[in-house]
Amino acid sequence: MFKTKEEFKYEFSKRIIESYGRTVEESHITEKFMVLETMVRDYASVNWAMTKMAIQQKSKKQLHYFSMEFLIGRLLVNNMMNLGIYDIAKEGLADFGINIHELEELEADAGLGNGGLGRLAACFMDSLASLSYPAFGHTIRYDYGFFKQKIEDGYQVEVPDQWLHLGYQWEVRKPKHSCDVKFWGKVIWDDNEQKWKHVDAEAVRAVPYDVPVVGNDTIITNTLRLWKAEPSENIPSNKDFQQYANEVNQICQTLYPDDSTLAGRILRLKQQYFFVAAGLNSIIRAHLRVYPDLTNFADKNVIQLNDTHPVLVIPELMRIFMDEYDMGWDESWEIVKHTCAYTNHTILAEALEKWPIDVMRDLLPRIYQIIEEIDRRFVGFVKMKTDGDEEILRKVRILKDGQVHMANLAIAGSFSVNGVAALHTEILKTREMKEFNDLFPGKFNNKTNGVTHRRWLAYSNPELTALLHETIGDDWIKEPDLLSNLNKYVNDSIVQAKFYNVKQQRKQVLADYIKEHNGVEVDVNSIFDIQVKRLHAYKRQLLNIMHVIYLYQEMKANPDFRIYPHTFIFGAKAAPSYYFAKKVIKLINSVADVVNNDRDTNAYLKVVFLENYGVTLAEKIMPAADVSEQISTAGKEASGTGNMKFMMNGAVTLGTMDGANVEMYERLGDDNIVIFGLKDHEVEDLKRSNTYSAWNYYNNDPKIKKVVDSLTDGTFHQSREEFKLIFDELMSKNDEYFLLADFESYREAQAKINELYQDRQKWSAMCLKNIAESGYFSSDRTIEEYVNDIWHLEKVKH
Ligand code: DL6
Repeated sequence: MFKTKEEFKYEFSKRIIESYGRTVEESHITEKFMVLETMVRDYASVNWAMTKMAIQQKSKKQLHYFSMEFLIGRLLVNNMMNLGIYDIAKEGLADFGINIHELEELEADAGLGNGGLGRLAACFMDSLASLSYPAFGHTIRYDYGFFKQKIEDGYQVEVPDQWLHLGYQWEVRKPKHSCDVKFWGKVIWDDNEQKWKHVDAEAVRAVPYDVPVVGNDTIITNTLRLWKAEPSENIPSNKDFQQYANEVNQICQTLYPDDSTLAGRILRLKQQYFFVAAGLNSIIRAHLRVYPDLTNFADKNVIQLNDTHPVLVIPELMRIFMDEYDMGWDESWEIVKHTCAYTNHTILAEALEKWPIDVMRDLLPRIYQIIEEIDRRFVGFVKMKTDGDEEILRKVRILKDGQVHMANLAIAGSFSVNGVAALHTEILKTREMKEFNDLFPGKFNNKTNGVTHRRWLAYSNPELTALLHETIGDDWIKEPDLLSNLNKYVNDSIVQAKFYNVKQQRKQVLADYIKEHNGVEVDVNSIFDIQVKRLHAYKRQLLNIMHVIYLYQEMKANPDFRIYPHTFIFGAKAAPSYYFAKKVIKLINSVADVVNNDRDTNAYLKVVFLENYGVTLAEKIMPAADVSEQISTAGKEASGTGNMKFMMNGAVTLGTMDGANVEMYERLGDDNIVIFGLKDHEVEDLKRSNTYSAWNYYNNDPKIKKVVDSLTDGTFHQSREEFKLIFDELMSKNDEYFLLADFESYREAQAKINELYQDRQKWSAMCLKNIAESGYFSSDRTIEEYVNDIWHLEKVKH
């Protein structure tokens, strides 16, 4: 392994010649890139092998994190920095006349996820490795990641994400760990063997591709295992091979296949069972390589279920124990219940997964049979605990209304259920899952999310990192809590001025990007007010753009009304079939067209929609924000993690008391965060009393009326029908997410931001305070909490 620049150069040129038969000078940039990635992977492989050996030899308990999503992003720089070889590689390449940044730009984002849940999984893997905990991630090797978003004429257009087009040098195919996963067929009782048998099934080969997860400044390298479906050698006799192969290929083709059709739903369920069954098979085999049997399985393995998507782990583990290792129901259930833990990420009822019983029974007959038995026994337990209370039973049953309720199965089969922020967990315990909490006291717990401060601060904001190092040293990289040492400098005018300069530099980087990609000139002295996240009605991007419309209308109508220059920046992907969300994107772009081109106002107001928001773009955005918009309807956002990334980079949050904003507020106090809007209990009261009327707000507040009318009066589109759907959501459907109720307090909060920003010192002090308090929101803290309360892992030392 290279240790010096000269060794790096020797190795690099040797590999280019060996792989492509050319000199470095003659090779194509993509070849240089691929060789560099391979070199870094091989560099990591030494620690990788040692880590695996250490876990086996020292009989360490392992975490298995099952998630349908890992929004990994790029790995090249991250891995080189974690390994401490970035500078050697950069300088070595420079000697060949190669700019490392050009190679970095060639790496595709591994976008194997939709949003917060998937990115959280990636942050957790980073923290686990960096803290030296033994962990394995399991997911699917999707051929196409989350779609690429193009904006055409203001509309979102989805383009397939061909993230594998240059190959993925990080992964190593491991055919020796392959196994068959069975679908369809039927279950029969075998009298001879006295057990259930799954017969006439269709087998699919599951092949793992392992990706090293390189910890920072540690020798620990964990594994993210991506499962790929291939035709099995046991080809079904009743099917044409081509048809069979096509069906197999579909399993890993796309993230979340369209589930608006029955075929789409079956495919999704197939994906879930596919990676669960394959993952468990490899875990059991690994366990039995070290221990004689499975009796100590729960002592050596803990499985975290990231949302309900991998919850089939519970019946599948039961199946393996009973059908393959002849264990009894009670013994198997005890082990399963002590192995599995479940994280809930949402309170939106529509997002809690349910599967039609007949779909599950046909596709996974043995699994369904086991779920039926889990349900039967669970019903007995609930009746006993509640003296036969039918109402409670109806709420908690796993099988009801012709569906399998996956969250209920998850809670019944896990020893821990956690929410992802204090408010979220409280809502689960006292409202959404109250009956379960009463049935299982102590099972529910909170683990407030976190983000890796290495990627989201140290790597993505080197300028701020340098300032932090100069001011408080660099111990905070290992112990993010030490960011609190910055508290001493919050009111230091020199540090404030330096921070302001850093922020301006980073705003310039984003401004250049906007100029290049959107063709819009934005002023770095204006307030960069940013809302980037998935587009959803409850996240209320609509409230933000309605406020922009208000500002515009006010400035047009009143020459004395002028704001401090503002650039409102949005980035959001809408689910392809989410029509309302796509209309909001169109509205933002239409408003941008009008206001950016209006000479009366465009010195004060600009609107930018950034195409294709994802991990790599976020790394540019977070450092550049002055204001972080976290404006969901209270009680709806489980936690949020973008809020934490902004905070670490010294942006001031403008938010509701929702998700992790509440805990940010607790640390920052009234002076360092701007809070507005209805509280969760007020939203609940309004809903319960059925007294909310959007028309009252419309009729009583001329500002609101004017903004709402502009949606259909042709101001932003020649067709008055274009935004009728949005108008209807607000007015005819009575504004489900209370935008109009919160409009005035949002407007006031924005006005407050406008004032605060103009006092440069005070503003910088607020930003510094945010950074100083952000250590709590590092995923290192979250992981330590999971380890102490749920996983009980020990650190690995070689
Ligand atoms: O826990 C990660 C992330 C939270 O920060 C978000 O608040 C939450 O919306 C998200 N949940 C999901 C689950 N799917 N749905 N709906 O993505 O999890």
